[in-house]
Amino acid sequence: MKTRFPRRALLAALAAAAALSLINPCLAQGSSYKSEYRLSLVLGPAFPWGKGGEIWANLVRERTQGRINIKLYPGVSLIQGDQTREFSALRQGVIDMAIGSTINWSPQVKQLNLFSLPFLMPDYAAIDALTRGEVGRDLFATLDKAGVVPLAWGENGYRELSNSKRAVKTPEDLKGLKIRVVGSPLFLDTFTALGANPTQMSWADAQPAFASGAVDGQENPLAIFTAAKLHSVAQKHITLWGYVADPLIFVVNKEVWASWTPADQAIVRQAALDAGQQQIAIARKGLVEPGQPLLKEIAGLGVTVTQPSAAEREAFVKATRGVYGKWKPQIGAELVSKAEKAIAARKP
Ligand code: X2X
Repeated sequence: MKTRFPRRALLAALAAAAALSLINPCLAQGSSYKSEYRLSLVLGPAFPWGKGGEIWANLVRERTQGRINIKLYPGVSLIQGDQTREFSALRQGVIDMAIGSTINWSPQVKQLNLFSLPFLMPDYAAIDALTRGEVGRDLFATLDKAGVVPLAWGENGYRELSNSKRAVKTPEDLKGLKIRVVGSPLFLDTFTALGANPTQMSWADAQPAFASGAVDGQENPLAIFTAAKLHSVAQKHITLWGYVADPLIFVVNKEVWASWTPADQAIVRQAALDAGQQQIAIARKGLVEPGQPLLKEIAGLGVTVTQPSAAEREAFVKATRGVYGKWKPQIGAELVSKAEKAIAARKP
């Protein structure tokens, strides 16, 4: 059966479309902008990580006059909380854009395990020497080849150890403690080498496990410790050992990127760089100022904060040297050597 579209209605529709295309340049170009772009993150705006997402989304909305509208999906909710699947989902287009931790993407991009090598980066200048230098550019080229568009670096932070049982000063103190770890098998190797009993678990599953006592400890940046109130789920002891730090990476799915005009691509890229810079400052807040006020805040929660001496820390380094040696070729010996040199040459 043939349906006739009334001629008058058709003319009215055409007129409306023409008027719209004058108002909205995307429609005029015939490109297919979505009404919403889905930004995946593990943690929402109560954490430095999610604040970075909020800043990026706001800058993009303002600078594109709303042409690109980004909505945050914290808790990696687009992939049901399974954070180690985020990179695959991003590549497949289930996720439009993400701010992800190098740890969560390292199962798919083995080079990102670099930042999880125990005791590679002694201080913030070391992290910066990697992300702002040739190593950072190499890793962005790797991500590009892996099928996403990397735009900027952010930071989750130095992952300090906490547990419910005792103050940990030496590897011996870690013996037998059940420690929740994320993502890559490198973490299982590190904690096994230290004599602990590591167990892999998503962030969503970890918190109830602390509360019930199913696991004794974990490792995460102090800003996460306070925002997630881990002291209230029995995490009473923290050790400042600075063994690894995970950067965050701002990325966009390739097809989504290609659907934007060059001018809009430039806006999204610059907004990611601006948001990344602000986000890193937020992530380091309380830890880079004189007296490190965040440590006082944590002690005020009734948590013991243990700072191993240089010699005590060295015992952790020594215990994990074998893991470092095993993983260096898996990550890429050339890349790791380049990172070691960049760190040795860093400026404070
Ligand atoms: O799961 C974690 O520990 C977290 C939130 O730090 C990451 O996503 C890497």
